[in-house]
Amino acid sequence: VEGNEGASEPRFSEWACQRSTPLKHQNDFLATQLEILQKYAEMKDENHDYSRALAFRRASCVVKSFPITVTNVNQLNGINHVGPHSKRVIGELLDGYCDEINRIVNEEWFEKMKMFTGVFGVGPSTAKKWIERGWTSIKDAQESTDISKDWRVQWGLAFHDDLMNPVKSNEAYRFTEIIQTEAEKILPGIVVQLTGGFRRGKHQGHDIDILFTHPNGEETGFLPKLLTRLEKLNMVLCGSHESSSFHEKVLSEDFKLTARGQLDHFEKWLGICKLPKDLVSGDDAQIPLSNGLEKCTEIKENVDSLDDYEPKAKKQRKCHGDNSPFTIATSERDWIARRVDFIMSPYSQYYYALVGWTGSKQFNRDLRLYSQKVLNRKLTSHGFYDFTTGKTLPANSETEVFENLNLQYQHPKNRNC
Ligand code: TTP
Ligand code: MN
Ligand code: MN
Ligand code: MN
Repeated sequence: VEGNEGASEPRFSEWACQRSTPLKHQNDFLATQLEILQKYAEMKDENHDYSRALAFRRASCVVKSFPITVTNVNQLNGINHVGPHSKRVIGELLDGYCDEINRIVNEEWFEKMKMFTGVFGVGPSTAKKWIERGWTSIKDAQESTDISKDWRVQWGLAFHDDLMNPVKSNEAYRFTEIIQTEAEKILPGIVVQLTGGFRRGKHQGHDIDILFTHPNGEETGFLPKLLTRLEKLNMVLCGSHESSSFHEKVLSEDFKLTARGQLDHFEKWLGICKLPKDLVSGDDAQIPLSNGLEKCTEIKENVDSLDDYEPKAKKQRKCHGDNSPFTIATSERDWIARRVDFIMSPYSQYYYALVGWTGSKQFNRDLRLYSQKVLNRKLTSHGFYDFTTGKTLPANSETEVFENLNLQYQHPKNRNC
């Protein structure tokens, strides 16, 4: 780590969080192929170990941020995270044929696993059960009467056609604007930030991730009010609200740095919203990437009475999936179903939450591992904990998060590991 700084030509860091990983890079083919191996290893993994999967992902991250187009595998000599297996695969790919990948992409099992795990709420173990039942299509699952009672799976199947269609960036931006307008009416001063892949400059994604905070700490009760308002606007299909499970211990707890991403303890709502179709059409307009509070809002007039936002029935608030899912042909409705995540962060944790929810998952994994291995500190979406002092370092901007980590700032668009 030392010796890198100030050098005119920094050597290629072993840490992805010390490298710039843009969306568009010179080794797209190799990265895509290595991620097939990652995905396959994730699905095959019986003991939820994921170390094999992660090894392929790290190799993919190397080529994504490599300064030149890899044309000869020897260019990767001495580079960390490109192990013998990845190296052999890259060599074969560069020669034009990799038998291992060829066999995987032609495996029916892999096709079905990808298809079934594409359903909201379905992970590798459920997908395997479905394959064991002899199901070969989404339709088989949709038509079965003997299916998981999980609301996500039920609604995920009912609206799979919509949900498998990627969310475009313009949709995500416009939806965020609607949320911002409604949020300000409920709680003036609320900060509304689109995060996830769209903040990293991706043009499409599988959902819309919106992070909230309030500088004066007035956020208690906001999310349920927002959901009541969105229901009134007929924009909610189903979802579930989770209260914050944060306690001081989670700052120092030993979270696992697994392939499945890290869970945090924020209050959140995960669900499916109904986005007006006219929001969905139109050009792929890019809005400038916001860095956080600059979009912080002027106070707008409260047009509806606050009573409108009071939860009506507790049951409704907790889980909209209590109602059975229904289907309506897409041609018979003026909305499209979209996966949405709302996350509420206390202001004191906001910039750590912002880094965490901006991702990528792999960037976070690397940041947290770096923090643990190099700094002997615990980084989570809630803070940055020093084991020796037992204290957390505050951050008042995203830049300060990187400063605290003694890292050069990486723009969100360069966190696409
Ligand atoms: P995702 O929405 O799963 O991923 P993404 O937005 O990067 O990609 P996609 O376009 O497919 O939606 O998660 C957003 C970020 O939030 C991700 O980088 C990791 C982080 N995250 C958490 O910190 N905690 C969680 O519980 C989850 C689900 C995600
Ligand atoms: Mn191997
Ligand atoms: Mn996302
Ligand atoms: Mn998400």
